[in-house]
Amino acid sequence: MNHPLSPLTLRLLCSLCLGLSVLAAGCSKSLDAGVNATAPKSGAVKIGFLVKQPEEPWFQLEWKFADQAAKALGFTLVKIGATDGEKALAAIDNLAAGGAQGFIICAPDTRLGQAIATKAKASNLKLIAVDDQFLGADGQPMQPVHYLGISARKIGENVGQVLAAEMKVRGFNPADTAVCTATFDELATAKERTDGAVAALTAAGFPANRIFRAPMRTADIPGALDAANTLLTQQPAVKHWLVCGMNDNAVLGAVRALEGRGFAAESCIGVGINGTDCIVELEKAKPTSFHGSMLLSAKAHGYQTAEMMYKWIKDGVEPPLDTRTIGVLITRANFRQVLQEQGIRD
Ligand code: FCA
Repeated sequence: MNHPLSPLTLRLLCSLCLGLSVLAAGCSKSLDAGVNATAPKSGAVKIGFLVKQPEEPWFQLEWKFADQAAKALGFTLVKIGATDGEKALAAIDNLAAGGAQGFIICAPDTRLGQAIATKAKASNLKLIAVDDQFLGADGQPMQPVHYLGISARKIGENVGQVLAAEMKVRGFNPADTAVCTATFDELATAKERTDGAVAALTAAGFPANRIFRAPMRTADIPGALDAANTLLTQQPAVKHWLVCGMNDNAVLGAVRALEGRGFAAESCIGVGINGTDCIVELEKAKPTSFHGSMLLSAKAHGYQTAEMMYKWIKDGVEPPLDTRTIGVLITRANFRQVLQEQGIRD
């Protein structure tokens, strides 16, 4: 049977298909590597945004807002999950090779600060650290690196104040009540938050000897669940737990541990930080022990850092060295409205 297409047409179609698949392969490769290998047009701005835990809603929202800045200001944003030091350092090389002029990073380990800053300088890339401040060799914050993060101590204090107030509302007997602090002291911003919460609880009259630490091995829900389980085993007589931690996941892990041990939802109070990683929890039809969270400004951390970087590259406007953002309390009563106001939910 004769083919309806002439051999010449067929050959042309085949080469077109081949051309398209080569093009497609090229595109997906540049996406996989997170960097477009071709150098940008002169004057075109390309900015990297590296985050340590790309699976956390918090970081996904930072990216979402950074994308909005890229669209509004007209630059290319390259989002990279930098889950360990090796990936972070390799990504910086790739960014430089791909013609980027700067990057924003929440480093997987703040002790990599010096290595990251040195590589950025050698590659002529501008650098802004977001969320987690770099530590120098002396263990102190690396001041010369531009940074935007939260007012960690203040926000932690707010958590402690909310816990103390809510405990009164529920009429818990102080003699039966204790605090579970899911700690992650290796990260300075985490330590400041939990130290702030403990300080506020103490200032509100909570006895220091009933405030317990549950050190997390990993900064995620399983890490907090394990840490809280150990503490709950050690303190079987406590009837009411107040829970704080570095972020929503830390508190959610501890809340899951309490549920696992049969604590009724209303008999414990957890207050998180981020406000972005507990939305599903607050949306649950039946309240859990997760009372609320200090909602941080993902927009400031994503959009503002990207905008600062863009202006620095494009117009030479150096951003402030240190910018701190605040948090607002969300609970089941107001979260839908606040999230909508902040452009997080429709
Ligand atoms: C840290 C935490 C995140 C978020 C951010 C502002 O990086 O790991 O969950 O709280 O600070």
